[in-house]
Amino acid sequence: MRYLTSGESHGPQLTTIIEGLPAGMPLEAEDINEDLARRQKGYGRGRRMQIEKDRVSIVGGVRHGYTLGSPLGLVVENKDWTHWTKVMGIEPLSPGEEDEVKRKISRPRPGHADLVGGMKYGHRDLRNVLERSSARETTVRVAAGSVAKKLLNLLGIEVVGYVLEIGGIKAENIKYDSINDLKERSEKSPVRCLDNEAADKMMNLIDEAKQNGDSIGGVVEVIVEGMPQGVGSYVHYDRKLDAKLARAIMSINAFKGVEFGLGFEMARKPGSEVHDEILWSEEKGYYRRTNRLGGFEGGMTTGMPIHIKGVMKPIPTLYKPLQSVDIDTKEPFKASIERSDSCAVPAASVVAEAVVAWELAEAIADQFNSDQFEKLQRDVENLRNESKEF
Ligand code: EPS
Repeated sequence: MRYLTSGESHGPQLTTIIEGLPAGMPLEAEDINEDLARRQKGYGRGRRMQIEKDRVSIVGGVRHGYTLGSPLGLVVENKDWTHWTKVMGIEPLSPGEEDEVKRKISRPRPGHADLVGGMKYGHRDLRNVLERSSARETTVRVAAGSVAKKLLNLLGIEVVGYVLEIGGIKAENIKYDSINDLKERSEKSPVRCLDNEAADKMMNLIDEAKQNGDSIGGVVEVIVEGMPQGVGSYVHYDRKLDAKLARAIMSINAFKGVEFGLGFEMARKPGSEVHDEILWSEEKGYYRRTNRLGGFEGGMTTGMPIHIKGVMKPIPTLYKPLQSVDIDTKEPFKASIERSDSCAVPAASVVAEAVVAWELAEAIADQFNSDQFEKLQRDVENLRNESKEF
């Protein structure tokens, strides 16, 4: 499977085309809309989210509620576009109109793609960079991930993203009875965090950051349960599934690091406290009592839950002045103007969930014959049974 996205933050719409989905999989727009709404929520979002009401239109690849096996076309409109038709217009400008185009940007924000993106593509108006590098694009990545999640759910695989840390405040004693419990409780929290006390502190810190014109980052975790054993491969660097997941997490706007299981703690422990001992029982087949490696050995799923964390830096669009240089005058300046979120970590946990779901669905579709959904279901079930008896 593969997908591409198109669209600018203040352009008319965001689009994605997904290729390689099996035919015969149930799919409705509402499945996707639920995740789009989850991404829009979260304490710390800016005013833009009050303008947008993200809803998907399925424009190809589905008939009467089932996928056709043909490319799936998804579109999400930008409601804000009505305010930007002139600035972001598609048609060429008439002579003399160039000077009338407002909101030209010549002041790159430190930490954003503005300056280097401008140099690379030769854009003297840095809006041409900002519009595409904006996290608005994650809307359709969530839409694609939502389709992937639907496929995984139907194969008995659950994926949930939630927040572990914001601005240095860590959730303590994270306990949940089941992955559904994790899902429901994180859904109820405005910062998608399971520790209510920490969540209150996080929200206070977000208020503080907003008042100071600053921004804060954090850590999100994605948990996956139900993956069959042996998805991915050890034979080549580009077939290792944990590596693909790491890349997917790193591709989310503002993400700067990834950990599996114990993560960087592994560097501080002996091997006997890192590796997960192998056991077997008639009922479970092969299993582990611990899951310190976070669900992977040799680039392949072990059948244990996948635990993957991602770190998000504070959003670089600040009201608080940071030193930069105007590319037209080369004069230093100390100000920023773009409206922004003060913290997008809760939303980013939904994006992380989506990109992880995508990689897993793609790995499954690649490993099995995935033309027909029912056959795929049977093959995955067979693999589960075979692994038990191995
Ligand atoms: C973003 C800036 C803000 C955010 C945006 C990401 O948008 P605007 O420039 O319109 O105020 O709201 O996020 C989204 C629009 C979104 O849907 O998540 C940026 O510069 O990255």
